[in-house]
Amino acid sequence: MGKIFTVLLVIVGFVYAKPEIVIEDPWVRAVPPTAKNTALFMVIKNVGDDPDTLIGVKTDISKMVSIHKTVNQNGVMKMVHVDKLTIPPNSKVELKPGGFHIMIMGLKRGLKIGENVKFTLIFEKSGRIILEAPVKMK
Ligand SMILES: [Cu+2]
Repeated sequence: MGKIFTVLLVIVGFVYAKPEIVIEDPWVRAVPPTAKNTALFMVIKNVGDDPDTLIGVKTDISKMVSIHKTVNQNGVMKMVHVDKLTIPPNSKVELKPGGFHIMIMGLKRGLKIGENVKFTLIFEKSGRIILEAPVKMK
């Protein structure tokens, strides 16, 4: 009986384990009107009990969006493209200057400080999460 109960608990746990993504403090770096590139920063929290992975980002303000990581290569700071970003359960990944960021390339227009820019984050399990990020000078 005890064994059956344990097996049932494992099955239930497997079925109901799921990620829960919460986005905190999103912001877009303010750049001069002539600039073609900028970046989106935020804290991605997973308060669920299963990992989830950011696999894409969309926005109307630029031609291209890509997940980047800033790395120190022999003393030279370089940005490298990463295909995806996994957020383990009950933890968070901070996207900040000098680390992970969402690179916004080929801006179609200038950005005003204080305006909100719409983004769609695409996660493997949680699907689409829409967010509005204010443009900030930091
Ligand atoms: Cu970058």
